Amino acid sequence: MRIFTLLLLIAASLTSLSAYAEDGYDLWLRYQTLPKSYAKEVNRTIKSLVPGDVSNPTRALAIEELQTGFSKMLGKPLPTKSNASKASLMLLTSKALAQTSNDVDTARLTELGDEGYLITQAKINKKPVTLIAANSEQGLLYGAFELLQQMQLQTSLKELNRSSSPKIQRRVLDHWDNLDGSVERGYAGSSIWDWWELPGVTNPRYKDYARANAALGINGTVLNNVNSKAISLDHRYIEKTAALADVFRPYGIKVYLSARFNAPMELDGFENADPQNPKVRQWWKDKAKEIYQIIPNFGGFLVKANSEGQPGPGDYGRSHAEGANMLAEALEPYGGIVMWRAFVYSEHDAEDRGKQAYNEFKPLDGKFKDNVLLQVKNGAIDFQPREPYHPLFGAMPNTPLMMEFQITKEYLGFATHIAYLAPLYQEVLEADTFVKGKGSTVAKVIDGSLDSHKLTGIAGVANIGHHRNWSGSIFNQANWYAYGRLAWDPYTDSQAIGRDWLALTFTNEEKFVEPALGIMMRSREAVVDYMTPLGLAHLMATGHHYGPGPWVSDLPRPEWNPAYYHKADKNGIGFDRTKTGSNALSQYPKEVAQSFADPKNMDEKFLLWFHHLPWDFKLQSGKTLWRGLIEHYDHGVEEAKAMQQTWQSLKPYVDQERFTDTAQRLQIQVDEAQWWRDACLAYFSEVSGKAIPKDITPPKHDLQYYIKLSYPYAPGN
Ligand code: GCV
Repeated sequence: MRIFTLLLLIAASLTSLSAYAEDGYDLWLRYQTLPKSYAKEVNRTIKSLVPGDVSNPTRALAIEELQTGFSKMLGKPLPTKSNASKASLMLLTSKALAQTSNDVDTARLTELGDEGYLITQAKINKKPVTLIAANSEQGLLYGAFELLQQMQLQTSLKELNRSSSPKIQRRVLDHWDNLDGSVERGYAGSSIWDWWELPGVTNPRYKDYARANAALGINGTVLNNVNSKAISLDHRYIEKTAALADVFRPYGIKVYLSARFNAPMELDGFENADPQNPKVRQWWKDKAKEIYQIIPNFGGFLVKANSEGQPGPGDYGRSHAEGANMLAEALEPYGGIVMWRAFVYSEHDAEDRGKQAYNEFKPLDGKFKDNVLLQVKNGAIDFQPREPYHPLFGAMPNTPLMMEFQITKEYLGFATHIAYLAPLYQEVLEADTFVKGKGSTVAKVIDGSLDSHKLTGIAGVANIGHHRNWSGSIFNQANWYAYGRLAWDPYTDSQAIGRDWLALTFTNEEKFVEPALGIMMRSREAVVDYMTPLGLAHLMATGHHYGPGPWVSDLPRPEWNPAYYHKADKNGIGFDRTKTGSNALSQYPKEVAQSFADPKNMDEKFLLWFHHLPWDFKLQSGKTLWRGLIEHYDHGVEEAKAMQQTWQSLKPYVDQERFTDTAQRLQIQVDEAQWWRDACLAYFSEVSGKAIPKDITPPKHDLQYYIKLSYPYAPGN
């Protein structure tokens, strides 16, 4: 009886252990026990570890991570050796490698730059070893993470022969985290930064955050919201930032701060923050000095200026370039940079909101200092489920442009809908600007190759919060992962990334991976279909952007109203951005503009983004626009249901906790897809005067029902 009780207790504790292990906390660093046959191969190939000089903190972390990985995957850490012996795992910088006799093709190493790595089977001092080589300790850390990733993916070590280096220099996460712990557009709970307890308390989670990012090659983090508070630059808060910087530094991650442009006024009572005021310029120089004294590798400032109520140089009649250059001048002596946002639009400008950033910034091309990156959102409006690429890409050859993607799903279903964003990112990165002939893709603009820029960058608005699983849902983790992979190499295929993520997060088993990848790859298009098909945009309810609100038309700023974007009435629907309308098309190079000019002969994904068309306009399918719109909405709902069904069939492959959590979210997604479809069709039917065809299921409720729904506590607002 006693033995039976004991067994029960052991079983219970094992169950709770595995439940703990599968709560999503470990992200892509789960290091699950390897299957026997693969473990055998690893054990044969790697029997010991030559750590090298661990007095370097980055090297020490690489070794620590390798030992954590090997212990978890193979049951024990690797014995350490001081020199190469048969079947060692060795980490060598190119300098150290040069001091050995070896058969390594060192030309490969020269191409790797400061952060790249090489993993290969090699002979070092005549001993066959598995080698991680790089030009820096940082490269070795990245190589160690890559080896561990490949082991988790069960790649044959004998065949592992890869070198890789990042194509973009600054690979940054932007946290829209406020100092009170709330997160703007955050759906994963409160901020992971505890500003109150910092710098005294550094939560161990900060280190895990750094590990997860370094594993992807992310090398920068902007800690605070672009809608910033000046107090972030106050000495007390710089000390708090320094404590985080200390944790992240050995992982190769720099901290940046969003800087409030009028900080000299708010912190030190200056009369103005005019960039032409010498005292203001000096204030920023002193501030930079103060920061670098305690954060020697501080990355620099991110600035949202003269946008959505933020102060900026325009308050004094100065240009964005004058504002950015003042900050750049202050950071320059220390190697810091300014990431100046191009997300500007004004309620005082009657111009199409989608044109304003281009109008403002294009004339400033070449006027920014060398340490300024212009940070441009992927599309000209605001992180919609689908937008054509921002016309600034390719239009400012003399200014380095960095991409800003949104990882948090402000407009794509928060944390409750599955929407794998890598296909969205890839669509934009692959978009051809034609500025230097065919193949002048957005990816080539931002990696600097098109215009030979030295400084390059990419930012992703983080979806990270205090939720145990970091991102609010398991599938949201995929978007953080995919962003990191694309930041490292913007030419990577979204399917390949999704496949890796699934294997790292759940299991390698093909019977799971293939259908689960199917869910991921169709998910973003499903969201487009049930929210904003055929090039529609910004139909979300006001403020929190949760759920449909196409009827909203009474807000004081015109461009805050969904009706501004769809322009639906009795005669038709869509935003005319051709010559007869705002002519936003003219902001694109002629090849691109031509491809969107003819509504009868263009990619219909962008149809209503560029054209206002009558309801009975004939689509390429031969159907009317009204019918086609309905069918897209219906298809979106069907896709959500299909995703749900596929997930149900995957139950045998997924642990209870993550299976149920995802299943519950998919139920919400199905219900909300239906809500979106019904509310939008009820509204468009009313404004167009078009009946819902007889063979189509009518919306469940009348329009007033949907209009009356209200969600005062929707998160992230
Ligand atoms: C941080 C949109 C979002 C805002 C966000 C802004 C921006 O308007 O709704 O929450 O503010 O973009 O990117 O600055």
